[in-house]
This record gives sequence, structure tokens and C-alpha cells, in this order.
Amino acid sequence: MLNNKVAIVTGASRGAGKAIAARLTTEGAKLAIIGSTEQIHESAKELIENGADVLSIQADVSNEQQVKAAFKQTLDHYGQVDLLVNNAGLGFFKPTEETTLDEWQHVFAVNVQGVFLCTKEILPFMKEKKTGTIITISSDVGRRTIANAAAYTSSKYAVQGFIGSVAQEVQKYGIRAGTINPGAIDTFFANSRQGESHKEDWLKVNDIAEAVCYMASAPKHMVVDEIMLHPLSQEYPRI
Ligand code: NJP
Repeated sequence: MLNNKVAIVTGASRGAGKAIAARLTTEGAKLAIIGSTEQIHESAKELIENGADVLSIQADVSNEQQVKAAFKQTLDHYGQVDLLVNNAGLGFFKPTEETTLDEWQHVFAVNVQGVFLCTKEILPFMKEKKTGTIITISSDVGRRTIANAAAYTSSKYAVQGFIGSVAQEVQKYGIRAGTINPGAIDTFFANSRQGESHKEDWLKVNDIAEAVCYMASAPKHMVVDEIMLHPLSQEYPRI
């Protein structure tokens, strides 16, 4: 389905991003994967061993120069980008009065500025080609609030606002932008570990990868604005 398509997946060192990258390669996509640590190259090694065409780039999505260099490297290497998956993000859960300004700014730098910089960097190319898909992994807390997560929740509300506005701005160029808003996923999120026993019923990384695949493979005339998904066991307020 994604044969000869090129995708950039941010935050693919582990967790949901790594599963998204692997799933896209099974659909035939070529990839550039981005992560801020050397672990990104280990992810690429695994995919390449399985026959995939993968370029790994160590870059911090909140750093403008590093994002520019990473996207240039990808375009120089493949000559095209059809899909951007803004997945890199961090979880942060603390009462407001215990949250320092540095922590607040760091959450916004990665979760919001990172999505802005990566999206901004790919738009000129997609506009010129008059096609492209941008999928951003946001959160259910980008649509409903929870306690002791003010920095994280407001960062994901900002992501929803940003992508909603961008989607309207670029639809006339044939570019589609939407979000996936998951509840609890069994990953390394917020300094926890993948596979812990209390996460047994949580969403699996492959659930997110399937949602990305569905959005990315939608027929050209259709845009999937938003997918919200939760573990059946998770209680959450309905809007
Ligand atoms: O988290 P984790 P998830 N620049 O910690 C990378 C959302 N979500 O897979 O930088 C570039 O296992 C990091 O790689 P590295 C969440 O908000 C989750 O759960 O090399 N990359 C790693 O690959 C996020 O948007 C839950 O260490 C950076 C990845 O990001 C998305 O799901 C619930 C980076 C994080 O992997 C994937 O998170 C929900 C940077 N500055 C939404 N900083 C959940 N897990 O329950 C980090 O509602 N990375």
C-alpha cells in the first residue's frame, strides 16, 4: 500500500514510534527515523536486518538547526517525503505547584515546538508536490483534562490546536493532517518501562501503528482528522 512512499517517523528509538516505523516498512515504505539518542541507530539496524530501507538520524526535534539538517538529509537521500509521523513526545505528570519553569518549558519544547518545527520543515516540499500526509501522535488528554498533568495536558491541547489549524491551511494543496489521540499505551513513557504487569490491559504499540497505517493509507480523496483509542479497561470521561 505504501510502496515507494517515503516516511519520516520521529521518536522511533523505542515505544510507539519504533512500532510505527516497523509497521510502515511492512507496507513497503522507505523510512527516515529520528530520535535524540544513539538508540535510534539500533532501531534502524533491526529494521534493516529485516530487509527495510531505513535512514537513521540522531536529532532533537525541539532544536531548529537539528530538525532542518535531519529533513535536508532525508530529502537529499530519498528525494521525496510522502508522510511525516510526528510521534516524539514525553510524558510529564506532577502537581502544578511542583512543576518548575524548566520542566514546563521542556515539555512544551519537545511536545509542541518539536511538532511545529518538523511540520514547518516538510510543508514547503509537500506544497510544491501538492500531496502529503502529516500524522501527529497527540493524546486523549489533548481533548479532555486530567489532574496532576497540567503541563502535559496543555501541551497536547496545543498540539490539537496547531494541527487543526495547519490542516485547514494546507488542505487546498492536497495535504492531509490529522491526529491520533491514544489513552494509556504500554511503552517506556514518563520514565516507566514497557511490559510492566499493571500495563497488561493497556493499548499496545502495535495498536497505534495500525491506526497510523489506516490514516496513511486512506484513499486520496479522504482525510482522517482524528482517531481516538483507549484500552477497554480505562475509565475516561466522554465528551
Ligand atoms: O513514549 P516513549 P511513547 N527529539 O517514551 C523520542 C504519546 N502518548 O512511545 O530521543 C527526538 O516510549 C524517544 O527517543 P530518544 C506521547 O505523548 C503516549 O509512549 O532516542 N526524539 C522515543 O523514541 C508521544 O507523543 C501515551 O530517547 C525524542 C520516543 O520519543 C507518543 O505517544 C499516552 C525526543 C518516546 O518514546 C509516543 O510516546 C498518550 C526529542 N527531543 C500519548 N524526546 C502512553 N505511552 O501512555 C523523546 O495519551 N524522543
